[in-house]
Amino acid sequence: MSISQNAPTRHAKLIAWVNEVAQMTQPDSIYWCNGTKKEYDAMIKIMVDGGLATPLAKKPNSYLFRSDASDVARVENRTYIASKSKDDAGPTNNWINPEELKTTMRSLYKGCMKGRTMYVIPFSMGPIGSPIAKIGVELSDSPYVVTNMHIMARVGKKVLEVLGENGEFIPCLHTVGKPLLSCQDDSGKWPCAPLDKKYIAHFPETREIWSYGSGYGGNALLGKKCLALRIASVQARDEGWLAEHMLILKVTNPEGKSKYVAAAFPSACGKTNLAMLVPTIEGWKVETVGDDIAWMKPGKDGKLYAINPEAGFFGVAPGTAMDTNPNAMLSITANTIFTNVALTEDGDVWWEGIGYDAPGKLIDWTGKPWIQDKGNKSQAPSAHANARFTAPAQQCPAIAANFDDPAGVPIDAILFGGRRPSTIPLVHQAKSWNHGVFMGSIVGSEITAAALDLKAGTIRRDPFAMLPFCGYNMGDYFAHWVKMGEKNPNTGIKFFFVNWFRKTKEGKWLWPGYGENSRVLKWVFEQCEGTGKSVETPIGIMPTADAIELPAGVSADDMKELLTVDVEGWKAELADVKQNHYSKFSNLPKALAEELAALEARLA
Ligand code: SAT
Ligand code: MN
Repeated sequence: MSISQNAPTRHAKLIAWVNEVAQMTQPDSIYWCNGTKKEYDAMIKIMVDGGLATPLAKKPNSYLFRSDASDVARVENRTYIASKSKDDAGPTNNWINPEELKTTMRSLYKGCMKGRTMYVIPFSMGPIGSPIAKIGVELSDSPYVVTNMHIMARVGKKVLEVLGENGEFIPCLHTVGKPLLSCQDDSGKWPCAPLDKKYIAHFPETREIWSYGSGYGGNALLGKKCLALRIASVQARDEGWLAEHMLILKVTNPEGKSKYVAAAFPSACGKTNLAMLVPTIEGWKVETVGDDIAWMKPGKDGKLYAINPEAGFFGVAPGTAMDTNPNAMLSITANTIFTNVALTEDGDVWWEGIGYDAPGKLIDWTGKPWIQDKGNKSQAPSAHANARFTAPAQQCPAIAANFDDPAGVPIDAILFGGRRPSTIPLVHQAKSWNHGVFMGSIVGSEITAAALDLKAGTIRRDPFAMLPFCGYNMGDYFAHWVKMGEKNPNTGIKFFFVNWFRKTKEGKWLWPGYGENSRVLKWVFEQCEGTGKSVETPIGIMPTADAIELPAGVSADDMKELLTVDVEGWKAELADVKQNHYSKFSNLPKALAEELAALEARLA
């Protein structure tokens, strides 16, 4: 099969690759995506006609999908960093020799698109033509992927124009891994391969992504975690920038002065809520630049400039409500794809934590009738815990006007956080760049539902929230952060560690979170301005007892507990870091060992 005749590009390398993949995967036809609304609608129609998508009467141009039970989240134990040497993948990544993995995957890919169309999806991560943006091309046999990529990235003809005849692109190969026999269709069943046949593979040296057998989220929308984090982190290391699992927000004080904050939290820790926060304090404003990924490059003035490489939100639905995240709720009133939420009788969506009772008889995410039984604590939820919405960023009422600025925004502060019921105070600030890198390196969180194969409830270290997303040796990644500080002494960036998830011994939340987190952002802003009230403590710089105004329901005693340095807790924390975390890295940078020793000494 030769397709160069009708390819809308003269990029010889791209055409050759498309031909090569088509020969291997044997699709019935090949379709080059142009990124238009017409194309989006045509893809949706295919899926509605095939029984895979349900139009939602209550939400214009919006659709519900139900995936397979084996295909509801990223699968970390099927995700590989296949660098030539195992050492380059490091102790935190799954590794297979790239040649071996390619041999295995080639045999799976053989004929895997039979009976399907192969879509060629040219996409840009970042505003098209931005000096910080990168181009990828995804080949996929999933119209679900095409529509989601339309929302999450900039897709189509314009990308091919920028690519020209010789431009650089990252090849991303994807299949659901379910060829169709002649005249067969999916019969309304989400196509994918069984768990042990799923592979999400990254080849960092050749900058390639090969994904097999999953149609869901970060396993299949290859621009997101695969390109914008795993492969981009390798490029960032080589080129002297940062590809991070961070939201970007703009915070403006009552005088109209703004700061830009980037923040890393492990998946499903309320990152989208923070990115879209509605401040509870008079006169302050928060606007969204990004909710998941930040690419930061040094500018001529020495500051780090960040872009959000994505164009949409792939957010967790359960728990999203008008009182927890009104901006997210308002972003998903139309033109949205819902996956694995519940369906109401009148054609709307519903999920646990949406803020009101389930209206009547629902269809749950598995397709079965479901009636809310509030007396029954063990009732299975109607929406999957990792159910998602895919919505265009431009629909967010809080989207920053410069969200799309190809130059990016200058970052003033970087926040780290996680779900930590004890020890870690509400907020503390690093004393230096390397102390900030140390903070990022020891991030830990209670496990949630975003990854399929981890036990919920336990705490795992998730450095920089990059554990599942770093495309190379995490020890080298720490070293890259240290080096970025040495090479860029004038970023002015201040680092903070926040924890909205402190509980009392009785298990009661100490901090209300959500919009009230603006009080902490205000202190962060003031620290960047040099006007905040603060004290030096052994663990870093902290707000004075009166620096942060108390939200309703938080007593002065609660605040005292939130801002206490729990010396014994920290000693246990550092012992754990040493024994169970840093010990994994034979290449741990000296600067981090020194930060740990200095902190131990300050606590002694
Ligand atoms: O499925 S994704 O990887 O895109 C979302 C997440 O796990 O954070
Ligand atoms: Mn994420």
